[in-house]
Order: sequence, then C-alpha cells, then structure tokens
Amino acid sequence: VEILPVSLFSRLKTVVATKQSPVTALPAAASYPAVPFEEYSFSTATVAAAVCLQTNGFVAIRNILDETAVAECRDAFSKLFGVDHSHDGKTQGRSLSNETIFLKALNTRFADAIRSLIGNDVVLVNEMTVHDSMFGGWHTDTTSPEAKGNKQFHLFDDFGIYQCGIYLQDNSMLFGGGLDVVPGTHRRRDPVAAYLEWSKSNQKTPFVHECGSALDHGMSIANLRGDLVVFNLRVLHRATPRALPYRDKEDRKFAYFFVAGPDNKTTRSYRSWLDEYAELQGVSKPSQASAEFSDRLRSMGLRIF
Ligand SMILES: O=C(O)CCC(=O)C(=O)O
Repeated sequence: VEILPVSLFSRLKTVVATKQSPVTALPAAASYPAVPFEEYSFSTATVAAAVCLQTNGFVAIRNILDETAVAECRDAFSKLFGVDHSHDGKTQGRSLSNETIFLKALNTRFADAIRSLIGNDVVLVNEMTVHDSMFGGWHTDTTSPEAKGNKQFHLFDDFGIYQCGIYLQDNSMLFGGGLDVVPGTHRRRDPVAAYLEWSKSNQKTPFVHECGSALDHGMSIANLRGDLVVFNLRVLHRATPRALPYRDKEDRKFAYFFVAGPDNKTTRSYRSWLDEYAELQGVSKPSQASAEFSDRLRSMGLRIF
C-alpha cells in the first residue's frame, strides 16, 4: 500500500476540509457507530488512514517502535518514574533534564507517519509528555481554550491539531493501556464546554446532558505495544480504564503524547493559548529544546514549535 504522496494529501485536505468555514459545533448525535478494527488500524499511514483520521477523529498506526525500542523505552520510563508501580498516575512534560526519553521515540517511522497524516508542513507543538499509569476520564483537549480562554480557533471545520500517543503496552480490558474514543465527536459540541457555558449563563432551564448518548458509544482502540494512536484534540476520549491492579511490571501503563499540527495560523493560536494558560495557572513554560533535540528533529524533517 502506498504512502500518502504530498499532492494527494493536498487534494484530500481540499475535499475533506475546504476553506475555513464558519464556526461549527453540532450538538451531540443520537448515535455514534463504532469503527471496526480493520478500518482504523493501519501498518503504514496511507490515504485511507488519513481519511479515517479526518472522518472518525482517530487512527492507529502499527509498530512505530519495534520490540527492542519498546523494551528500551519501558526501561527508561521505570528509571524516570521509579520502579514502584503501586502509586497513582504520574506525568512529566519535556524539559532539558528528561529530553533523552523523548528522543527514544522520535524516529523516522513516527515522522513519516505524522507527515502523511497531518501534512508535509507538520510541526510538533512544544507540548509533549510522558505518562505513567494515568487513567483520566472522558474529556476533550479543547475544553480549556473554549471555556477558560474564550477561544474559537478549534471550532472551525478544518481544525487539525492532534495528540500523537505512542503506547508501550497492549491495550487490555483488565489493565487498560490505551485509548477509548467516541468516533466522530471532533465535529460535535464539546459537552463539558457546553456545560460550563450553561453554568455561567444563569439559565433557569436545566442543562440538557449532551454527553449521555455519546458516552454510550465509546469504543476501545486495540493498540499493541509500540503503536501510534493519533487523535483530534476535539474528539471525546479517555484512557481505557484499568479494572485490576497490575500483576507485574509488564502491565504497567506507559505512554508518550506529542501534540502536532500543520504550520498554520490555527496551530500558532493554539501554541499562544498554551503559553497564556500556563501563565494563568502560574506554571512555567517548557524550556527551549537542546541543540541535540532540535538537530534530531531536523534530521527527520520535523520542527518543534
Ligand atoms: O492516557 C491516555 O491514554 C489518554 C491521554 C489523554 O487523555 C490525553 O492526552 O488527553
């Protein structure tokens, strides 16, 4: 199967996204059909994979890291977070002191996949994290710019900023380890933002729970160790929950998350929002990348932004 050529990619973008349309935020739908495994899981980022991402808001690409790389990364994660896996979730953003762990995942297979899916001008936003045993509930990643920052950049039809998660274990019903999504919700109203808007409006009518029907249709993505899962920041998602304590260190959930988008006005607006939000929260922004980090990205035709 062929890798998406640039010319095809631009055509696809024209067909699927056209010009910036007026702000859209459809209400929750009555139902959200589950996407079969064969339709969201790809061995390479083909045209069909890019269409899946645009249509459903997510896609999985197999084996971005091979077994040796996964084992090395798992080892580096347990050194970074500590060998004891009985604690609650921990996360770290990129900083000068932990950069080497991020470099382990940044290979040409990853770079080629995100270029094919997002576009040749793709940039990595300076928002990348490593997670250990994080099991957050249903949410979108654009609630805060909408509800706290009053931003609208993510509400246009052609919004295309993504989380690129690399999972270091198989997703399992027992121990989690991957992502649940509600397909197609990246084109729908963010239920949490809708609720926050309602709660500020002093309305006398009760809030109509937009989430309800959506969450009945959540599905787990069957990712394996080393797979990349790319999902639109607007799609309703959660970490696949864990039902049981880990049996041993191999069940422990480790994952990378890189935010990536095209080098355009929307991605710049999102990047400014991240700076604004960090200031609002009184946290310091991630530091500049080292020369080694930037060089590695450059060697793969990527940039940090
Ligand atoms: O841990 C996961 O699999 C989900 C991560 C997540 O919800 C996020 O990055 O927003």
